[in-house]
Amino acid sequence: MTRILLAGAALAATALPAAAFAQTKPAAAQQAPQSETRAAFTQNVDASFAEVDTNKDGFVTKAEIEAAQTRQLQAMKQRADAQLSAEFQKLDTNKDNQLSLAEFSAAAGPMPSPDAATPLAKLDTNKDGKISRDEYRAPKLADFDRADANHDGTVTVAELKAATGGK
Ligand SMILES: [Ca+2]
Ligand SMILES: [Ca+2]
Ligand SMILES: [Ca+2]
Repeated sequence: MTRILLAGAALAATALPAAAFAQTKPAAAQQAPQSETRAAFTQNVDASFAEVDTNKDGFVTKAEIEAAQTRQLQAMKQRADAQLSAEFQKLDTNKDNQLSLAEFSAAAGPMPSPDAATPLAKLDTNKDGKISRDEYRAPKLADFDRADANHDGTVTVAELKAATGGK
């Protein structure tokens, strides 16, 4: 029973901050740090924007954010279900399926619902209900410029370390 609860808790923990724009971070964090030019950085920012802007009109709307979040949440739920399924097969040693996979899976809780309000509130600076590419770029480029201490358009590993407190 403890294991089921643990799996449920793990899902809840990963599902919580599921902002539509969180995608780019984990991949970048896994790579070895290297210096990055502002142009390359902007390209990455634009690529993650384009991923959410599915109709390619240059604006990310509430519906597009929710769709992106739903895609992410579904992927997360699928991963959790696969994990639970493996866990279930391990626990159900006599293979009588007494605790059905559905019941077991329900222990992970219902799928969390998307929440577009937070990214909108944070990024929609002109409050027109959608996020333009520039609105999306602004805070990220501001981060980049803060990190680029000598303002030469490249954030080196040393500058990045200094900006993130040496980690
Ligand atoms: Ca759009
Ligand atoms: Ca806007
Ligand atoms: Ca620099």
